Amino acid sequence: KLNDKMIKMLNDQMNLEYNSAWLYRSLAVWAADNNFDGSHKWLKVQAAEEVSHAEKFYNFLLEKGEKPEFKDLEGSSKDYSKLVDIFKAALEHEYLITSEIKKLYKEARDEEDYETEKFLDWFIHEQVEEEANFTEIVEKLELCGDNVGALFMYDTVLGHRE
Ligand code: OFO
Repeated sequence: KLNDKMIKMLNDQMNLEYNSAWLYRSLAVWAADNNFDGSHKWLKVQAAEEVSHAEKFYNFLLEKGEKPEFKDLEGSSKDYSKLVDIFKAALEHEYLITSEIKKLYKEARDEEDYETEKFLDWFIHEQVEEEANFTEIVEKLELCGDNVGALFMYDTVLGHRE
């Protein structure tokens, strides 16, 4: 049986993962609106991946006999001026996700909740990949700078994500 604190933390993380999807969908709109079709697609694929992360928490809570509880979602209402800025915002968000996953992991360890600890292993690995993906994109977009040709070429590469 999960303890009350852990139930709340797992629920919060499920909502944060759904919110990641919502955030990336709103950043995708910025990309579409600014003719970066490849980034639009990349971010939509990423948003779908975030839903799958949320569903892992959803399923775990159900399996443990608990009830997932949904909160309101928030997108990004900020006004961005450059493509690199939306990926920087996403990278910052991934740092937040990593730190929240670590808090969950610590709670599981402190409480000797081995089942939740094992469940969270996947997310510990996944966050290494998530941060690496966004960091690579930010670095490459910084290399492109204000070179419109380079930006659109790299945007096309991003659009190849399945
Ligand atoms: Fe992007 O890893 Fe989930 O939130």
